[in-house]
Amino acid sequence: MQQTNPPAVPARPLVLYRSPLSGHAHRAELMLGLLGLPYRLVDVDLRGGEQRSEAFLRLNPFGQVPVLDDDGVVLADSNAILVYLATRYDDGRWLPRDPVGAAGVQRWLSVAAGEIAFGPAAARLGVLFGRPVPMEDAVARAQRLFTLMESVLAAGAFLAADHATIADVAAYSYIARAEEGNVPLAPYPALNAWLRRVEALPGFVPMLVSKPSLAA
Ligand SMILES: N[C@@H](CCC(=O)N[C@@H](CS)C(=O)NCC(=O)O)C(=O)O
Repeated sequence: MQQTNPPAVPARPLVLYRSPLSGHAHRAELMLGLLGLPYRLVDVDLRGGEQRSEAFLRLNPFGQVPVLDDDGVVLADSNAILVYLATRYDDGRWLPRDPVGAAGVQRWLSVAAGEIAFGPAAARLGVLFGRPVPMEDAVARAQRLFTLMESVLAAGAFLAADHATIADVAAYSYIARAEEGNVPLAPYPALNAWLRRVEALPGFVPMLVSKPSLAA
């Protein structure tokens, strides 16, 4: 049976534990913005190792941002947070309730946790944070993914529906900042047009720019 509960209204501002440099955390913040929800940001000092503190590990035993606290409901993992927010605070537009629509969105959440994480996000981790990343592999994965997305987005305005869904939110952040990992975006006009469409959505929240883009 499909869920028919009306969207909830938050009793108090939601709290998002994040780092301003984290694309995973940006994903969650972007969704809060797009849904027009009240929220407060708590910065976690990843460089200083705060994510491994006892207090933070109580919020997320995986020791990662983002973590969302919605009036005592504590959730970790960016994609899980997107599903929660869209299910609780929206009526089915951001996460379709029908089986085919929901599966079409889930497909891209898997891409976000797979190809995007090991492609553009990993390349950025290597360049910006000097992490030991197989750079050639990460850049090649990103380029393969962007080529595939280019054909998807040449055929439709958004990834999983004829309107924006959490599939687009999950994919946006690390692709928008791919050039910080030395993956050029210029060869992909349809991908760029999609980035601009996401940025034009009401309530859009930009992700911090960490260094000038390659295309600038
Ligand atoms: N699957 C997680 C991954 C989150 C993640 O990788 N977070 C990174 C920042 S982008 C983190 O907190 N890293 C902490 C560390 O490396 O110690 C999600 O989607 O939220």
